[in-house]
Amino acid sequence: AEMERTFIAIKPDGVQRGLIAEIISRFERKGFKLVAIKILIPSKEFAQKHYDDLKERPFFNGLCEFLSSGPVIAMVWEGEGVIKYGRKLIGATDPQKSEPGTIRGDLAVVVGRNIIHGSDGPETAKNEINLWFQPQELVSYTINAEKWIYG
Ligand code: DAT
Ligand code: MG
Repeated sequence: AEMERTFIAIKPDGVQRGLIAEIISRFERKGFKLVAIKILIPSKEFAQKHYDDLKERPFFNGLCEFLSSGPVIAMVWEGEGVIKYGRKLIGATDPQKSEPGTIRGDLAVVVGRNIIHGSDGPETAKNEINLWFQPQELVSYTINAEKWIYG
């Protein structure tokens, strides 16, 4: 299997709304593997680094204020196609446009409170994992069900 890793974060709204287990469960039941997880309150400076590519957008300041407004669950998930399929599980950026069945489609209403972040490609996944985690925080291990997930 061609394993890849992606960075997924439950934003402060998802944490405050009690959706941690619900969101983790969707990735876990799919067959993806959790290889890193922690809870932290990011500083505004850290949020600005995370969203650096959006710094020219009008909502940038509010977005960074919001991300640093409370605890975030930072995670790395591993699996075949996890970067692209993780985005599918998450749904469109604007929950008004996310399909039912997706995390944002089922659990969020407005774009400024869309509860979850996921890396949008291999390059950003690598950069975001490096920004949020030390290498030794990533755990490599085997799950017995892998042979039933991948054949
Ligand atoms: P995504 O989180 O789906 O990768 P993005 O990278 O374009 O979306 O934007 C990052 C976050 O910024 C997004 O999750 C919510 C916020 N955002 C995006 N577009 C917005 C807008 N038009 N108004 C307010 N917030 C927005
Ligand atoms: Mg993005």
